[in-house]
Amino acid sequence: MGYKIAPSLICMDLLHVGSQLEIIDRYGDYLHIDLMDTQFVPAMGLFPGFVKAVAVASRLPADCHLMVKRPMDYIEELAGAGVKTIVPHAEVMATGAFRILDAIERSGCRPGVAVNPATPLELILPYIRRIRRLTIMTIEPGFPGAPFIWECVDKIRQADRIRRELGLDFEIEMDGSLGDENMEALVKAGCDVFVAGTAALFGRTGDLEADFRYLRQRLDSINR
Ligand code: S6P
Ligand code: MG
Repeated sequence: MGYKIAPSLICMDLLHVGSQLEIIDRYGDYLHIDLMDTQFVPAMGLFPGFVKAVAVASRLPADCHLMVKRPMDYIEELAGAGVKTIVPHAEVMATGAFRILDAIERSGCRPGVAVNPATPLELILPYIRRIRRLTIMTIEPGFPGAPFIWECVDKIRQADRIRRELGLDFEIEMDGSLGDENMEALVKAGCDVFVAGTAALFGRTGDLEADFRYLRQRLDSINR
């Protein structure tokens, strides 16, 4: 499985969304769109109207990372907006995981699940066969630009081992503070999808196109 880059749109320069989206379309693989509800995390993210506008304008599949307490409330609207993969959090799935997964599938989207740094992978084992994407948070969720949590690299390694043992092929995604200092460890641990935000793209040099090329070169140069 080749690696994929998912630019995190919440980190864009919001005054220049259109021109940045053109560059993202040329160099990215997925759109990573963060939604928050001020409850699951104490912050606000992007919103469904924005999701629809970018999903229509871009050729890339849109992923929605739902940092919300009630994922069921968002699924239909996001599917209607053109989202392809919906990723609620494991920490809120316990009261209705199969209902949520069914609803995502019924909406025509691919189901994923995200786990916070302190959440063990055991929590998602009951439904791991149903997911197409596992997002391992490598920062505490809610705030881009937060410090990378190195302990999460082990969790990616563990997820890759579980995936092989069970013969599954869901994507393993890292989310949070991707940068020069952690790329090699993440690739070697078995990560497939790299969410690129402030550190790797939007806050690096200010030249988005050059930063995308640099990121691809770096990821290409690391052997799994
Ligand atoms: C965090 C969110 C992430 C960030 C991304 C940004 O709550 O889920 O998707 O947008 O981590 O990357 P960085 O380099 O700013 O941490
Ligand atoms: Mg995210």
